[in-house]
Amino acid sequence: MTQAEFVVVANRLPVDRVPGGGDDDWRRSPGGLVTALEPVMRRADGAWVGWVGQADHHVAPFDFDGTHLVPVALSAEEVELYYEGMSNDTFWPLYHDVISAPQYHREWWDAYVRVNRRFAEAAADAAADGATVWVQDYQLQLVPRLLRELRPDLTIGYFHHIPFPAYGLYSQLPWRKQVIEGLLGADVIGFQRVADAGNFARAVRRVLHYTTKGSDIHIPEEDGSTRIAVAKAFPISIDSEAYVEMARREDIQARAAEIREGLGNPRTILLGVDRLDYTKGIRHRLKAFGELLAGGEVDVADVTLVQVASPSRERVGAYMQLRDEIELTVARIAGDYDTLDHTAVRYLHHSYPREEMVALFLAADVMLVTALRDGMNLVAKEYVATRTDNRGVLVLSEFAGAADELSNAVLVNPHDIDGLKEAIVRAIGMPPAEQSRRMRSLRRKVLDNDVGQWSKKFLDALAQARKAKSEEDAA
Ligand code: GDG
Repeated sequence: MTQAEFVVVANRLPVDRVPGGGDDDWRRSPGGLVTALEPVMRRADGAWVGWVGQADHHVAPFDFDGTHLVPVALSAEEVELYYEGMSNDTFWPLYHDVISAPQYHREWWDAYVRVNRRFAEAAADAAADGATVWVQDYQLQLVPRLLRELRPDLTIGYFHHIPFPAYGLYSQLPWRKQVIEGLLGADVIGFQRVADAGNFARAVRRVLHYTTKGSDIHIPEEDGSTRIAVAKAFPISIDSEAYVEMARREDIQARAAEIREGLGNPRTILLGVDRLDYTKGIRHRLKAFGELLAGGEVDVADVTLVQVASPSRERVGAYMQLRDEIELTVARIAGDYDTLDHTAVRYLHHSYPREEMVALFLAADVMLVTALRDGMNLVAKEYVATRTDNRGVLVLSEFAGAADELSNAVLVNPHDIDGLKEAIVRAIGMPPAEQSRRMRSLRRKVLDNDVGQWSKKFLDALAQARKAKSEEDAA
């Protein structure tokens, strides 16, 4: 097998099977990470190790659009234990401040270790001598260390897309030591926010008693030497230019007008776009909106809330329950406030093509991002990028990583329902001059710091780690 100088390891491969297509029919999956890494993959003749997304599918490595893809197979049982269980029902809720109670099952953990080892072995096989490997996200926290053990010649990076919690919560994890050791196998460990990197450093000090200094973590090696790993923030972003281009397309602008028309041309359209996930604060948003209708601060003849909740993790119990709760609330609001001519809330449990999402962003006067906890939240950045006329208001939770950069949004604490109601009313009534002043500043942030910058900064940090390592080896 040919070996690559640059290898990405992620839970999923960057392709999806074409529905109804043959076994060899693949298409590129939508998503920022894939777009961000595409140029790097091409330049470096890179390889990507990941799962194909279907249980019990054994697919041989293949080339797609200039990238060598290395599929990792998972059995149906492993999908249940490693992915739906340990990843999505233990790490996900624990790392999002236990909004839903994390489940701790030893069987899930065993499967997680086994699957992480399989990914590490696949990456070790795919990487050329002295190559750079970039591991992605919380499903693969043990891979950095396992990979370093197999291949000490590699330079290893890891990026954590979700929050890293405060130690008081992290310490619940029965396998807290193994996970920290797993992550410390990397030379550079990237987080969304400075606070996440700080929480991680504290966990390292508390669990392993290692010394940390700024972003440097001093790791004592068996031979008595000290290795330095860097843990710091690299806030992720979007392909901003691609969103600007879509927002300028006439067909998409026409579609936005059609969407407004279809909703009866209300004076104000509020929009929420989220995976249907308990971290996103959809219930809090609906509660605030329902109360505004009940109190008469908002009239159904003037304001409509469009809520896209794309289907997600539908086999995990907490998600089934959340869906029931949201749908009950939506039906109550609609029943209480809809008229024959006006809809209070248009709820859409679907996924849409990217163009349609952009048309929705263009149609919306106010974007509501009320996450209770969110690594970054790309939707906030996407909305901002599409507002080429500098109009529109972003209401943004301070608990989303995006709030660190987008401080000119209307920031809210979604737990404070009165505060959230005030923010919505303020956004609806915001004078155009203020909208424009805020939006200009938000857009500058998103256009200057796009996903290309993000991957460049991370890879530069890795290159520096690699240089330090080769100097040390030479000394
Ligand atoms: C994780 C972290 C972090 C949603 N519905 C549709 C659709 N989307 C797109 C959005 C956006 C993406 O999915 C969601 O990104 P988020 O950042 O909002 O959230 P997570 O999925 O939870 O992602 C998060 C991210 O990783 C990156 O590091 O920001 O904090 O949780 O791009 O537009 N896209 C289309 N149809 C839909 O129906 N086409």
